[in-house]
Amino acid sequence: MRTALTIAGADPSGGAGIQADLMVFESFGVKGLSAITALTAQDGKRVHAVEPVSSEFLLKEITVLLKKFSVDAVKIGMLGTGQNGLALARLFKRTGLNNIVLDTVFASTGGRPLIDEGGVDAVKGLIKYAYIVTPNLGEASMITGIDVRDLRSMEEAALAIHSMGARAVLIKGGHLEGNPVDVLFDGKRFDYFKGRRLKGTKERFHGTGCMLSAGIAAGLAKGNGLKKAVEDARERLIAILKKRGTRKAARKIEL
Ligand code: PXL
Repeated sequence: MRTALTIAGADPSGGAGIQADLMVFESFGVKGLSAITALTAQDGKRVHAVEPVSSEFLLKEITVLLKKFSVDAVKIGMLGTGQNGLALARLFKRTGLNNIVLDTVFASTGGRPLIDEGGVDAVKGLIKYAYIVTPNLGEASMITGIDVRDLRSMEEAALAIHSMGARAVLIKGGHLEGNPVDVLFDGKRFDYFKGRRLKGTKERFHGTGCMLSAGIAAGLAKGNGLKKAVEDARERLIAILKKRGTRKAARKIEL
């Protein structure tokens, strides 16, 4: 069985982070391994608190796994601290892990920082180890300094991130005006993935970036080409979001 490792934060509400990644790996028939960068206290709507793990502990989690399992793809999500990012860069330099999908997580949808100061630079330091980097518009702006808000600037940002050393870049257009378009640059050419805007509360879309990057990692772990991995991950994500929309609202428990 092919194996994918997620290095990300834990989301006890299950919609994002490690919990969502493992669910997606499983849905693709890929064995999931996980290394937790940070604990969070959240209810699916708001992140109430974040408790990062030390970079020493994070490395321990990963090196113990690498001794036992061969890892076909890696997904990186929330890092918690810049220190964790720096430690991962040193590890990738030493171990030469392949098929790294870097989801550049800086903050929750509600605006809570999911990485400390200096985090943006640490994330940038991981770009050269990535097969593919998957920023949204805001993250692409923070990484490149370009005001990314339309197709033209998405292409420009993809080229800039590619020149930082990633083999490929997927800029997610979920925050565009009108119908969303994701822009993939594979180092040679652009592909455009058009979608229809789904309606719903923020809760419905909690963890979409996590699930997309996990789906891409699962596809790469299975040996699929990049474009197919992106297409399959998008399709699976849309199916999950559609299902979420029809599920009756969870019963509230008064505490
Ligand atoms: O969607 C970004 C994200 C990633 N990882 C964890 C999160 C969130 C958003 O809340 O909680 C653990």
